[in-house]
Amino acid sequence: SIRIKQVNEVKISKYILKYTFEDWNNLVESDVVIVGAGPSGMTAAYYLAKAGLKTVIFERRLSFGGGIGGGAMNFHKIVIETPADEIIKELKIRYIEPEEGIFVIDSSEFMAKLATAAIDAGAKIIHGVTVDDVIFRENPLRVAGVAVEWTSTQMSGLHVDPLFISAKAVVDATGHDAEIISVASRKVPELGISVPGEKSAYSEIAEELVVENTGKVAPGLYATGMAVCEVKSLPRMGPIFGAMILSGKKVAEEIIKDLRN
Ligand code: 48F
Repeated sequence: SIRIKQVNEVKISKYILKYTFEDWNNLVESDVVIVGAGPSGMTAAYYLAKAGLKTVIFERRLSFGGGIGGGAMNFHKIVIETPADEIIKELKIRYIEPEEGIFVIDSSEFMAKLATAAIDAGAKIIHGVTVDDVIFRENPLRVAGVAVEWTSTQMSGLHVDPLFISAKAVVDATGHDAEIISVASRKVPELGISVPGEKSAYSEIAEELVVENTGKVAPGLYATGMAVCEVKSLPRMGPIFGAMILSGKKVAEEIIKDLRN
């Protein structure tokens, strides 16, 4: 029979607490905080961590992938287009190419391999944490971090103060609602951000526009993925994901450049 090591409950608790707090004490001063573990956030995390930056993703849910898993009406295939295939090939995601420049992949493989790539590169993904505010500083005026709260605490409606995490760059990868940029535009009007909201679908032009408009929205605050549409009033594109991962890569490159200057 298999001999399994006997581990006491208290010992289990102690190890969980010891190493969780070790991580949090380290992450409390991060280089980059990414909000949201969807396609754009996980791609950004991969490239940022690969460049040696201390990168953490806070994800409200207990899963990876954001809108990937639900796909289009819950179907399990995802479409991407060239040149985003360079990223899926780099991450060894398998694909069908029904015509030149169009790639069809399994959503589960897409989610799993994006998460693995980010984690293997050194990024931390912390689940069950909601970001509900930013930290700002004057002279120079900038976003300097985020406020975090357990999602379960938020759901309970209890009055509990958050903890704060400092970062040299905060990335809004929260998808259609651009939650972090919205809160910053409302609570730090000095930043001069407006959030006009996304437009209806126009896939052919939306993909390029998202990537083009990806980047800094205020000092220390960046937009990637569908959050870009919300902030720049761009059309949505539905279940095609090339621009999401190209946007994640682009925001990473911009942050790497900004932090080196
Ligand atoms: O929505 P989501 O997948 O964002 P994305 O990377 O990709 C969009 C596509 O999935 C799809 C599309 C493509 O054509 O239109 O919608 O822009 O992932 C956003 C993630 O952020 C989490 C949320 O649970 C999801 O996993 N999230 C949202 N707000 C917060 C958050 C928050 N305040 N704190 C923590 N996580």
